[in-house]
Amino acid sequence: MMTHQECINCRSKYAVDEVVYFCKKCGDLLEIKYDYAELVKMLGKSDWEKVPLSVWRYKDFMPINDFSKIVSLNEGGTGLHQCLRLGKQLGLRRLYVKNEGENPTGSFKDRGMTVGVTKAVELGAKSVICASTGNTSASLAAYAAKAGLRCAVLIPSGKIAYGKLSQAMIYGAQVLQVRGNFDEALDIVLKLSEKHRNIYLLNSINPFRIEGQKSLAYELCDQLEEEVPDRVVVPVGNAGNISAIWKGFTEFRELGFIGNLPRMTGIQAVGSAPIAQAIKSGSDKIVPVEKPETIATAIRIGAPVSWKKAVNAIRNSGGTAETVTDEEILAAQKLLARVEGIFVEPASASSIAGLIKLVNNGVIGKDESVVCVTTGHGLKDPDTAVKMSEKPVEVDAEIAAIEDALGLKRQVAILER
Ligand code: AN7
Repeated sequence: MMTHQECINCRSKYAVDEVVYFCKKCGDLLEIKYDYAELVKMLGKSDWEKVPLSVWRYKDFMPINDFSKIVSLNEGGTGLHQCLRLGKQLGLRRLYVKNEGENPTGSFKDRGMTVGVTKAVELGAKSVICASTGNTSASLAAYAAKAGLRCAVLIPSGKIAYGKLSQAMIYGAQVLQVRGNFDEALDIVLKLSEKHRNIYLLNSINPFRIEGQKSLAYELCDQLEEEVPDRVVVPVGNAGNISAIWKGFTEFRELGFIGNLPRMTGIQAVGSAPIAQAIKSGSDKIVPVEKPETIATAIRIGAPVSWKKAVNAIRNSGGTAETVTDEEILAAQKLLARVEGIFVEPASASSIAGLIKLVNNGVIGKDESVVCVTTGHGLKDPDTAVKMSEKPVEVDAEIAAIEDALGLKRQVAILER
C-alpha cells in the first residue's frame, strides 16, 4: 500500500499522483513510501508467492493503482548463477552473478521501465522522455512502443554502444544525439520536463521507476531462499540502481522476510568516480567530474543524480565503493565470459573487476557470500568484445588445413573393416 512521495532530506510529502521529480522545498530526491502494516495484510490475501519469479510477482509491493494497465515485456526473473570456477580462482566459496542482461531489452532498466511506463499510462501521459548513455533509451523506447506512447531519447555525442543505439532506433523513438556528455543531456531533459508538463520524465530521478528496480533485491532473497548474501556488488553510474536494490532489501527486512542486510558495494570506473571518491574521503558531498571518461560508456557519468541515495545505501549497509581501470574492466569481462559462460557489457564487468580488486586487497573476506550484479548484456557492445578478442583465423575448406589451424596431430585414418 503506497501512501505518498517523500523528500529524502526535508521529509516534505507529495501525493502519489502528483508529477514531481524534485522536492519543491529543498530540491532533494523523492522516494515512494508505503504503509507496511497494510501491505502485510494485503500480502496475506494475495497469492503472490505462487507467481513465477518476475517484477510483477511483487505487484503488491509496487506503486500502481490499476493493475489492468500493466505494460510488460516479461521482465525480471533473471538467472542467479553460482560461479564455481570464478569463485575457485578468487578463493570464494559462495559467489553468484545476478545476470540482468537476461531482461527483455538486455539490461536491468526494464525492471524500472515496466513500472515507470505503467505509471505514465496511469497518469494519462502521451509522451515520455529520457537522457541516456544507451540502455535507458533502449528500454524506454521498447516500453513506450508497447504502450503506444510517443518517446524521445537524448544520447550523448560520440561514444554510445551500437547495440543500444540500434534498439532505440528500431523501437521507433525520436533519437537526438546531443552535442555534449550525458550529464548535459540529463540537465536538458530535467528542464524540458519541468517546462512541458505533458512530457513524462523516466530517468532514475523518477521515484516510480526506482520502485521497479527494487525487485532485484526481492528476487535475490527468494532465489537464495532468504539466505541474504553478505555482500552485493553493483556497477554505479547515475546511482539509481544501487539505491533501488538497497530499498528492496530494507523493505523485505521491514516486512520480516529477512533478518540481515547485505553490504552494498558500488563500483565506478576510475575516470567517472565521484561517488567512490566521496566514500573514500568520508565526504558528505560529491565533487562532479567535469569530463567523465571510461571504455564502459554506460557508466560514463560525472554528476550522478541519485548520489545521495547511493552514499546513504553504502554507508548505512556498512558497504564500500571502489574504482576500477578500463584495463581491469576488460580483463574481468573476458574472464567472466571464459570461465563462466556469461557475456556482459563492459559497465557490467566493472562489478567483477571491483570484486577481484576488493578480494585481493582483503576488503572482501573469502568466507563472504557475494552476489555481483551484471547489469547489461554483452551484445549491447559487440565492437568492444571483437576488439579485445583473438581474430578468427582464415583457413582453406580442407580437413588438413583445419587440423593444422587447431593444432591437431595428423592421424592415419582407421580403415573401415
Ligand atoms: C549496463 O542508460 O545511465 O547507477 O542512461 O547501462 O543506476 O545509473 C545506464 C546505466 C550500470 C549504471 N550498468 O546504473 C543510461 C544509464 C549498465 C548501465 C549502469 C548503467 P545506475
